[in-house]
Amino acid sequence: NDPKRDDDLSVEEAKPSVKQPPLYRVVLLNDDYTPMEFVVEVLQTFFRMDRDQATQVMLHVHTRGKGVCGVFSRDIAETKVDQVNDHARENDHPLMCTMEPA
Ligand code: NFA
Repeated sequence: NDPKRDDDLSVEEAKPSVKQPPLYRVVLLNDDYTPMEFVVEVLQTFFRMDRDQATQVMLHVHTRGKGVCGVFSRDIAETKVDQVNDHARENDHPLMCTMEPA
């Protein structure tokens, strides 16, 4: 492979190998049993929302079936999902949190 042909992308025209880490949406799912107040507290505790913002997101999940809590790197998203699901199970609520590519 001639290293200096002008159609060779391997050196001077190589695409910069600096890229953003993939992001994930952390999503809360509606259910029929988890108290609204518990969901609001979850959003305030684990996603640093104020009470008005947490109430808006909770009502969106309640009426639309699911809603985005935030967008994070994979490690942070996985930690948030585990924290929310562990906290819900500890309190005997069926609330479910998942993640999806953003
Ligand atoms: N749908 C639940 C109720 O009526 C409230 C809820 C909201 C649950 C958002 C889960 C997520 N008690």
